[in-house]
Amino acid sequence: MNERLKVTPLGPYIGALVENLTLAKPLSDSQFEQLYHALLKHQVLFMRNQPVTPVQQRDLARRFGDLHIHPVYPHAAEAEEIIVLDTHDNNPPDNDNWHTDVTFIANPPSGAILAAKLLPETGGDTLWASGFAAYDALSAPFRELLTGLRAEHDFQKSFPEYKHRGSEEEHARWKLAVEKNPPLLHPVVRSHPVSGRKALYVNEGFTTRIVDLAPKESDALLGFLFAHITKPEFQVRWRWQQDDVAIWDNRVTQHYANADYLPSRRIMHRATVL
Ligand SMILES: O=C(O)CCC(=O)C(=O)O
Repeated sequence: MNERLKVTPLGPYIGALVENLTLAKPLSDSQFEQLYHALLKHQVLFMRNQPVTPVQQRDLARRFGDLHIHPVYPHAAEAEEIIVLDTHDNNPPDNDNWHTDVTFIANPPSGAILAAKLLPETGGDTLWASGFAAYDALSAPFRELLTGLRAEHDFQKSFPEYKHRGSEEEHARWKLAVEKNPPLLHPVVRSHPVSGRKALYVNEGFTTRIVDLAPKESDALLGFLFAHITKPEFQVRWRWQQDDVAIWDNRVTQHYANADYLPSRRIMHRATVL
C-alpha cells in the first residue's frame, strides 16, 4: 500500500492540503510521522472527506499528546475530550476574534483538531494566521524591542461572566474556571519548542496587557501587534465542506472563525492537544 501523503501548500507561509490518508482508521507510524512533519512545516493542515466519530477524533488527537478538557465548553457525550461548538441563533458563535486556543494556562495546547459536522449553506469560513510569518516581517529594531517582554493572558477576556449566566450550573462552572485559571504571563515572542523558530505570541482573544510596559505603551503596542498579525499575507482561509478536518500547531498560529452564517446552524468538533 502506498502510504506517502500528498501535501500541497496553500500559500507561501501557512497552510497545506493533505491527501491520501483516512483519519477514521489508526494511522501507521509512517503516516503519523509524515503528518507531524507537514504540520511543523505548514502550521495548519486540511483534509477533505474525513467523517470521524468523536471517539475516532479523540484517538487520532491522542497520537499527538495528552488532551485538554475545556473548563466551560460543552463536550460530546461519547468523549469528554471533544468540544462541541454548536452555534445558532440561540447560541451565537464566540470565536469571531483572533485567538490562540487556551493561552490562559501555563502550558497552552500544542495543537488542535477541528472536524466539520454541520455547515451553513454558505459562510462560516475559518482563517489561520502564522506567528512565524508575522514575526519574520518585523524590522530588526522592532524585534529587539519585543525581546524579553511578557504579556498577561486572561481566561475572562474571551469568557466574560455575562455570557455564562444561562443557568446556575453554567454560572457555577464558569466561576470554578475563573478560580482555577487566574491571569498569567507568556513571552510576547516565543520559540517553537521543536524547531526553535521565533513566532509572535500575543492574541486578541486572551492577551490583556504587556506587563513590562506602561499601560499606554502596552495598549499601543498590542494594538499594533493584533493588527499586524492579521495581515492577509500571513493567513490562510478555509472554506469548509462537510467532514473536512483541520489540524493546527497552536504554538505558532492564531485563528478566527467567521460568524457570518446566522440564523443557520453550524456544528464543529474540536480536540485539543496539550
Ligand atoms: O469553529 C471554527 O471554525 C473555529 C473554532 C475555534 O475558533 C476554536 O475552536 O477555537
